[in-house]
Amino acid sequence: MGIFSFFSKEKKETLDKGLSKTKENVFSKLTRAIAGKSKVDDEVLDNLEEVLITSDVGVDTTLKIIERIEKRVARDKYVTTQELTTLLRDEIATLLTENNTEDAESFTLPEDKKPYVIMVVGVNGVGKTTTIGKLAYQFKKAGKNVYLGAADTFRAAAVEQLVIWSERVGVPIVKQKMGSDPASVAFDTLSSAKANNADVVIIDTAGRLHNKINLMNELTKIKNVMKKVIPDAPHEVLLVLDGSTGQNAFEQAKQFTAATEVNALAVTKLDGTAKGGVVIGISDHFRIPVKYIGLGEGMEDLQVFNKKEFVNSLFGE
Ligand SMILES: Nc1nc2c(ncn2[C@@H]2O[C@H](COP(=O)(O)OP(=O)(O)OP(=O)(O)O)[C@@H](O)[C@H]2O)c(=O)[nH]1
Ligand SMILES: [Mg+2]
Repeated sequence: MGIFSFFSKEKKETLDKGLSKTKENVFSKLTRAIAGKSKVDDEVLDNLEEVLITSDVGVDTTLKIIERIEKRVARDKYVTTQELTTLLRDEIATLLTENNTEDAESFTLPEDKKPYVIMVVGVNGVGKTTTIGKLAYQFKKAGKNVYLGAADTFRAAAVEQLVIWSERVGVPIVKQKMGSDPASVAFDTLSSAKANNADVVIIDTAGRLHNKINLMNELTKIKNVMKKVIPDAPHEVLLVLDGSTGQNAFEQAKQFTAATEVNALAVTKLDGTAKGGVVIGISDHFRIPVKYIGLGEGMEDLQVFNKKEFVNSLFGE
């Protein structure tokens, strides 16, 4: 238990620190929403609705939360405004656990898929390459044989950036020169990884292409080429979203998931933003699990998303 609780304590501290701006924002609004009120009534509920919407939780999810709070207030008759934070924490946590997506336990890989292939997608600048570096670090730390593939060949700096991460973490990278075919890089990476008995392969992709159709076509092409080496690859298509853009991140998730198959989400840059409430909306709305959250630029600043921990950190004392 010793080691485990030590790590979870560190994790909690990073999470609390990362979410501090969002928390400050939510709490200052909540304080105003209940000012001069002792009881949760219709006016407080109206104010609360506004607090949640302006905290980037999103309209649909906010309405669901308000409905739940209303029911609780109707049932419990008299709910003081002091109890509101606890009520919010419980109701949001329950709402999120009802969406049928399971939280991952830690940075683990399914044992029956080797190598497990993760393709990382998302528009430019959201944090794809950084998230790959952090993931590689975690898997390496867990004793896994990790391979990186630099299939963002659109800019020279993109390949270099991933090379720096591969050196920092100490894992091999497969690359070609700038402008080469990304699908060909993916093919080479999977071939090397397979030949070297890798446990996990992480493929970087470009977020910026001439237009959206080109980008989607390219992602499809990369996927199809992967299947020539490993028929059920990619096992994970991880969509990276920049949490600091609030509702834009939500919109991007909508557009991307409509255009291409995505089965995991990562929300980055939650540190230094007050818009962290967007994770609640994303987690509630999409049937695709939020798997990772980014809480800084360092190697250790990626966490496996846990709904309860997240909500506790945001609404805890
Ligand atoms: N504060 C903070 N910064 C982050 C986080 N994740 C990424 N960044 C920063 O965001 C910037 C963009 O990150 P990249 O990883 O290069 O993003 P990308 O999606 O690969 O970008 P393109 O390759 O241009 O499409 C970098 O300066 C990162 O250090 C995070 O969780 N927190
Ligand atoms: Mg990149």
